[in-house]
Amino acid sequence: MQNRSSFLIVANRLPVDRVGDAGWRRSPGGLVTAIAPVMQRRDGAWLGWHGAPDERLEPFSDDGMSLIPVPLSSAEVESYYEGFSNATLWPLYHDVVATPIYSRASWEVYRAVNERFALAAAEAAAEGAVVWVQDYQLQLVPAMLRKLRPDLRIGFFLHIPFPPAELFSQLPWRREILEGLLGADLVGFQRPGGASNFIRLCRRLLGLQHQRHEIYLPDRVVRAEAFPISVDFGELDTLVREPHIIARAKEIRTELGEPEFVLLGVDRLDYTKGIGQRLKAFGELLADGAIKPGEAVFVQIATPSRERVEEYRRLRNDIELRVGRINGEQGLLGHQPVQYLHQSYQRDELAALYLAADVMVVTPLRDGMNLVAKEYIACRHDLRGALVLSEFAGAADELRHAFLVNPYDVDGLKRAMLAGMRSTPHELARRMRTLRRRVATYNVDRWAGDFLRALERPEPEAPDAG
Ligand code: GDG
Repeated sequence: MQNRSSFLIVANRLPVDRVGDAGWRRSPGGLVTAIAPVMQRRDGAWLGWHGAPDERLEPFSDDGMSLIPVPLSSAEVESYYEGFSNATLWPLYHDVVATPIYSRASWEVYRAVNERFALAAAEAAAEGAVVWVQDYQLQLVPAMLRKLRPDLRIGFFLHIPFPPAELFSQLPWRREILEGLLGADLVGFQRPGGASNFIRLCRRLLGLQHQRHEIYLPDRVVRAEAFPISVDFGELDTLVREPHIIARAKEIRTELGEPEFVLLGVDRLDYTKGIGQRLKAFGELLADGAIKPGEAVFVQIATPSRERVEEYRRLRNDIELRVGRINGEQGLLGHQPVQYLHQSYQRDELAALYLAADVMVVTPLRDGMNLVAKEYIACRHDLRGALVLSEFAGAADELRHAFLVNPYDVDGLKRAMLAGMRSTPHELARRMRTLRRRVATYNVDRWAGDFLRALERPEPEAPDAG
């Protein structure tokens, strides 16, 4: 039997990707960076799927982390991951910007897979361990795990928005999901609005009493609160000062033909990210003559994502059609105003792109947080660069000094992009300085630290428990 851990992360995916037959590489991302030191200090382990369907693997270690693979069959990947997680919960939780599919068969598989994760966690956790469950794919795990192991301290963090009652109530399994989450001692959300949506739903659908952040169950108290996630500010700030990144940023501008302005979008190719809206606005700026031919280039990195889900295939076609139209109508020989790249990049290349971009355009229709916006800020120690940010991204709560936009308002988007290009260096520096102060203080260590401290605080007493 494996050694039991006193600190356990439970997530859909393990934080590693396979590199050929050679072994594993730590996947990029702040979550691992933030949690790795806690894992080392506390003899921690990470439990999740390793990414290959129909394959069973024994627990292993990589880069100082203990990893416990949970197997998934191809059929489970289709129903639990692509189906219930990404064709039901994802659109429902993002304001139904695509229509959710409610399939009873997928729900059954979602439940069965959650049960498997809960059983594996129950096996792996030491007596009294802290278990931190991540995200919308595993919302039933907290209650299932508590039933198996009432001795554990269980936390849950939702990385995506938690919708208002008017939308959440569509879900045929709404009670089961709420009850699943209530198995945790602490349920964390990106924004205070998510926490209050959850608390209100617990009252409306389950008749539970609450006060401020506390929800009262017959035998215990559950806390629901916001913990806005962030990035590793220090790591990015150091990286972009390295000569090879600075040189690459210069080279990128040369490769783009030395335009006066480089605008940049970096997203998974997802319909929540508002990629079409920002391209439409940029296309109109060219067509109106507000941007002169050759003056600006829009670089859109669209990382391939969930390509087997129908809605994502449709989106890809829409975006590629739009890019083709703009370049066809507004391009010059040897100059394409939109550089669209459906590829994924190394972290260094992303950092160089951030450093090369005059205007970072982040326009989701709904987004839990949006780390790209915070990464851009962390990379701009030169205090140059403008951030155009959707008010529907969780990040907008903190980043009030960005050029905030409503992504559905094309004219507003055009104005914000122009303001980003035309503002004085003094004005841009004033905004960027304030933005950087925020992200430097509320970095990803702060996020993980705040959550874990709150999780381990002694449980509050229910008022009038009797
Ligand atoms: C979910 C929530 C919440 C992108 N392309 C490449 C690449 N990336 C990296 C970015 C960034 C991350 O992926 C994307 O994070 P976001 O926050 O922008 O968006 P989601 O993927 O939708 O994340 C979101 C987040 O969870 C955390 O809680 O903020 O709201 O939806 O770090 O840099 N990284 C590399 N190559 C790429 O091509 N290496």
